[in-house]
Amino acid sequence: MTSAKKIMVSGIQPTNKLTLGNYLGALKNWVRLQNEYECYFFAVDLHAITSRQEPKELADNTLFALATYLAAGINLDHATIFAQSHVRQHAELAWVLNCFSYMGELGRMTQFKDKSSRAGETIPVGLFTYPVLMAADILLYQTDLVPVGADQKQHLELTRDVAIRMNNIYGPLFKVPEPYIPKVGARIMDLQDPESKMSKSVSSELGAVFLSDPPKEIEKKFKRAVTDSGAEVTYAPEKPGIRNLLDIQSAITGRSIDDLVKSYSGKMYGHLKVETATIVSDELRPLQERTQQYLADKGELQRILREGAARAATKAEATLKAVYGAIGFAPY
Ligand code: AQP
Repeated sequence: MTSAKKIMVSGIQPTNKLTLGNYLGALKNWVRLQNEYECYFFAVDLHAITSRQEPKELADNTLFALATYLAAGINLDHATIFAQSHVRQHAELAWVLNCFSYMGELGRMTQFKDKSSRAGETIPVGLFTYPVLMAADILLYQTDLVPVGADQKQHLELTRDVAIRMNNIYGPLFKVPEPYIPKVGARIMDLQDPESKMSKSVSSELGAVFLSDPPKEIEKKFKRAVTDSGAEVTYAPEKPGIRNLLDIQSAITGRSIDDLVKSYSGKMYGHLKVETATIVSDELRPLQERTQQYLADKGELQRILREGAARAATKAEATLKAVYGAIGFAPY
């Protein structure tokens, strides 16, 4: 890893229910871009506890997330991988940024509005301040690029606003990061409700494809995918279900949407569904096999996390120290 490279940072919640959306919106792009950057990828376990977690499962899921990153092709020569909770600077900088973020701007976050409306009477404060922790995750590493799905664009804008605000007060503390939102695959939709994003916690059983789904399950989900009235495969606004299947194919194969649409000329929706299922299964099968291989050596995964956390902490501490100094905390 050379420090002359630009810095890329991204995270995914540790879960054994990663969706095809997480994979195509985020993870696949981490792999694609990693050679050009010095990368920091982490399992965001501090974010995960904004909804109640089973303690034993959370720890296992963190190892599962790491195994999935490695299986997808993240290369430790380019990337530092760790668990967010192991690098204490994330929580510390988040507190400082909380004091420079405004209730109004956090209240406008659509993810907060969506998730809090589902939380019932007791909305955790952490759900409200989630974007501030995400800003800390990014700003700690003097990040240039953050590859995320389209749902995170608003949080990235908040990160930029807070960085600029603090830089204006104290001088250049933070690099102002750019989002990387892929052209195709940035918003994979629910197979049963193609107007809503595919999501591990909200989608119905048939609506989300999980990275651990066996081929039969994948085939069932795509065969039952909600499409639209009509029969012709086109990429049209009134056909969100068909558009979603074409987006999934394009994000995996790299073929253009035009090319795909042409190849379905004269064919039925059924063809598109079955072929999309096959393409997804073929992509996920080796990923699943490799994930299990990595999971077979938990000791090695823990070693990778420990080393990753130590490296990340060194980088993060330099930023935190500068921030503490600029604010006026006594030197330590
Ligand atoms: N449907 C999606 N299409 C494209 N990208 C997506 N991402 C999530 N869903 C889609 C991207 O995955 C990365 C990790 O997301 P996260 O772990 O922060 O969780 P999330 O965005 O909250 O994903 P879920 O599945 O919707 O989780 P729940 O249901 O818990 O809210 C991010 O880069 C995100 O953009």
